[in-house]
Amino acid sequence: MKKLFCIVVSLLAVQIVFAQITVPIPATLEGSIFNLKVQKGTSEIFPGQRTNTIGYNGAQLGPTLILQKGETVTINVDNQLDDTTTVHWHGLHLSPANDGGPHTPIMAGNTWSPSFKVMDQASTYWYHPHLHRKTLNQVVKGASGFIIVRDPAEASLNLPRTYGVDDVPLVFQWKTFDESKQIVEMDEVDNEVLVNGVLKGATLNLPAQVVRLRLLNGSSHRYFNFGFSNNLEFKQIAGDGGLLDAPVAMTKLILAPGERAEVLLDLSKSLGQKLLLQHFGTELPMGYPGGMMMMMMGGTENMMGPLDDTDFDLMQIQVLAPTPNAIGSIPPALITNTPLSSNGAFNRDLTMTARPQMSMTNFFLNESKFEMNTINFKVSKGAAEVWTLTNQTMMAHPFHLHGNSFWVISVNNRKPAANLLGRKDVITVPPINGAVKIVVRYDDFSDSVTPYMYHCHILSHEDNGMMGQFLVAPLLSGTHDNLSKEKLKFYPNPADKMLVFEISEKSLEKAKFQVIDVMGRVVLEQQIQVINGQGNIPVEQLTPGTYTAKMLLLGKLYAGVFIKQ
Ligand SMILES: [Cu+2]
Repeated sequence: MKKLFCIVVSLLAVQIVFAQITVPIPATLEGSIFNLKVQKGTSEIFPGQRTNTIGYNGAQLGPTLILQKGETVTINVDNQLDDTTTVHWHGLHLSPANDGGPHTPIMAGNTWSPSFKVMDQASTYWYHPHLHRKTLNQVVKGASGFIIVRDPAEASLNLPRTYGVDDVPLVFQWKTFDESKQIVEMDEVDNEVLVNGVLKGATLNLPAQVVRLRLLNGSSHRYFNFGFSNNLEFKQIAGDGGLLDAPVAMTKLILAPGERAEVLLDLSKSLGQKLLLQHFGTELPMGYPGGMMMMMMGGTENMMGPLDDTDFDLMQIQVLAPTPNAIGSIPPALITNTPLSSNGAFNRDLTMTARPQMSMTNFFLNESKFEMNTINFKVSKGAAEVWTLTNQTMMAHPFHLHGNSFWVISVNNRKPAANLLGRKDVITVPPINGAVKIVVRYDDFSDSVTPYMYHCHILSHEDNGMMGQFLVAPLLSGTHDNLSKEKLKFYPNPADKMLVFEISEKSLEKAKFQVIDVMGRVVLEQQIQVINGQGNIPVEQLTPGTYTAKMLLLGKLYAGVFIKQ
């Protein structure tokens, strides 16, 4: 009896401890100059125990950066670690030099100060280290924070946006702790889950009205399959890089590592109630880390963690009184997205493989590993490309592209689910010959030195080389093997005053036209109106000689040679 009493008391004590923990909301930073100090510290994640962590402006995680579209910001990152780091602004549309990838290291004691114009749509982004072979180490120890971009289109909608009240950022992270409650720098066998840096099971107070949760899977390896108790319906309004056309109703939402979603939850009839945000690992598709993994035939790698293929509570929601001016309903429509056209796009294939084929740790992109000094390919600025991502491995891989959003054309040859139809920067490529087609176009930044990255966002895979890099080359200059070329036909040729060209494309469009002399210099560059497949180039000013002409129209490169008399 005494023993039973002790158990009851200790269970109560555990309940009280959990009930007292509320989900912390990160502080915010706003304005045009942001100061981030990345530093080591300790955090009390387990009661009475100190865990060594890394954070920005604190011991763990970091402040939420609130950015306004169209404004120019400077972010000073002061590295107070005794190690090199970088900070990648995950999802933001930036020049390669500002992107914070592995080529922009911040040495210990140094400050990096990228300055850029915010060009992104209102959505939820994040920042985290991206030093090659150190990304896992620094992210799992706690280095990451939210970025919220606001813009006029989002501001004109009747949506919850009072930070920390009816608009709450929530980062969910699988982690591995050792017996002394220290974070282990590996992610194959995660044994705990944190929500905004505290153990799962903590409480979030929300008002009885429509609320917005900004969900980020900030894990290094595993997926989440979110849902609420009683199968409560919720609506996704934004994906990685912007609002969707309309809210998408759902009861479950899978997020890959690095992926974000904004969801609305109508709590207006739930005053005084408690509900649960839960993870449904048993319902993850086969081969998605966190769910059931493939059985390794004769394999020696045990990749299952203690919480894999299980369901558990992530967070309690306590519904309190509504706030004044509460949002009472969910708008039926949001914005109008215009996906990139894939007409005339160059096709590029990226294939994910494992060696040996059943390996769950050793992955390749196009049969190669990331090399700091190897540029894998060049992309022409302004030219659309369709990338076909094929996964020949036994597990799902979340593909992440730097510097720009992309649009998903198909997943396993089918139209993507409605919640994937907005701007994306992370997309899951399903296992066992899964295929995803995306369309990308880099319109704004070119750089002949600093590349953009593409990689798997499972951080042990990334650190182990499941990554590549590409340069964005200026439109038309140099030679590009990656554009389909069509011959420009000229007449008269030789020409004296006016050169007329003819192409097969009959649409009415403006094209970018360049004339290059025998020395490779661009001697004429202008926008040309192409009408019914024809256009005029004034060549009177050119000195007599032989010239190459190049034209980019609807993502397709045209080239030809003419003689000026
Ligand atoms: Cu991977």
